[in-house]
Amino acid sequence: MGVDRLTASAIKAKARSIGFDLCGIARADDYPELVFLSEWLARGYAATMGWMHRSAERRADVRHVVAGARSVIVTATLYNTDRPYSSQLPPEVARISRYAWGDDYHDTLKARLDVLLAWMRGQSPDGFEARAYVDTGPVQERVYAQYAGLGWIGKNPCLINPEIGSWLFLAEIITTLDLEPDTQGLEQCGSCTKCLEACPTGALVEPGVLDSARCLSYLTIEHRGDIPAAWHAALGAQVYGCDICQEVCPYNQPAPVTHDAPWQPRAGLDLPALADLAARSDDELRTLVKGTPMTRAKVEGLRRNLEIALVNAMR
Ligand code: B12
Ligand code: SF4
Repeated sequence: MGVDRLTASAIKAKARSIGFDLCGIARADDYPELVFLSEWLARGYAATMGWMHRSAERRADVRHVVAGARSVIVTATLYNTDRPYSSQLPPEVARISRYAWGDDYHDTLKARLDVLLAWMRGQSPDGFEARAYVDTGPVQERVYAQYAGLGWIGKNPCLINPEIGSWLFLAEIITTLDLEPDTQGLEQCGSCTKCLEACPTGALVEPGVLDSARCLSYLTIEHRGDIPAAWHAALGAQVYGCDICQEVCPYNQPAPVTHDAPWQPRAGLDLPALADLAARSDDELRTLVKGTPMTRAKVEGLRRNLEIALVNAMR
């Protein structure tokens, strides 16, 4: 009786009640897109992100992560808030990616996945294996999201949902449960190339193929040490991450906004002036970003980005 209650539709309804905007189910299967990872790594597109190489084998297939996995329950959560896009801001305003100015999604969404998983275990007396991940697991999340019917991998190459766009966090549960899968999301970029043209560094080297070494998101967040001078001018006023290739996407014109508290910008990160942010001490910066995804760049990284952005603003 318990197992019968744990249907795909019951899981999806529960996910929505917990706060996930979308939820779908993909089979743990061989998908053609999963194979691109090895070529992407071989071309050097992971730049200095050695952890992508180290986890490549596990990242190739969720069945390497959970033995006997049969299904991936994929969720998407809208984080877009009621603030102008970076391209609409005056030059002296610091560009902070909209995913990063609120609470850290890793913590918020992992807690929500844990609630979902605990509920699932309560429904299934027979037991099953499962692992829940938000971003940091060895999983090609966008591929499973596409096959769970949440959207398609765009040319930018974000997961785009035809109704609510791409300002979405992905998070998933890999499980041995055999659940009814959804139909895969169909590609709907068509002939549009706005993202390829808008990228200030030409990081989108082919439709759907991103070279991290050129991407301002990588350079401002993941890269340690100096940012090569070749990218300083293109960096503009980007202080943390980059939203440009999503801002130009027709599916984000306009994108719906969420009023969910965790994703609202914190006071000091709500469109701050570059000069005000740069004037803060290291301790003040540390306090300001505590509990947000921005801790990833560390104070040294933020300071480095701010210095380049200030020079750009004075040009
Ligand atoms: C590494 C990483 C990065 C790196 C590399 C980005 C990248 N494109 O891979 C950096 C630091 C640059 C980055 C930046 C950002 N990231 Co990031 N990132 C990841 C992470 C951890 C792994 C992604 C991955 O597997 N990359 C490997 C390559 C192979 O995958 P891919 O680019 O997605 O490639 C697909 C296509 O290229 C396709 N493909 C199609 N045709 C072809 C042809 C060839 C020849 C090749 C080689 C490939 C290819 O194959 C791939 C299938 O996996 C995921 C979380 C996760 N565990 O999945 C988050 C994730 C993708 N990031 C996310 C976000 C929000 C961002 C940023 C928007 C943050 C910001 N505002 O600055 C930017 C967006 C940059 C962009 N346009 O993609 C979200 C995306 C949500 C969504 N709607 O898609 C994720 C899913 C995290 C999450 N849980 O929400 N990220
Ligand atoms: S995030 Fe910015 S730099 Fe990176 S590919 Fe998109 S537009 Fe280019």
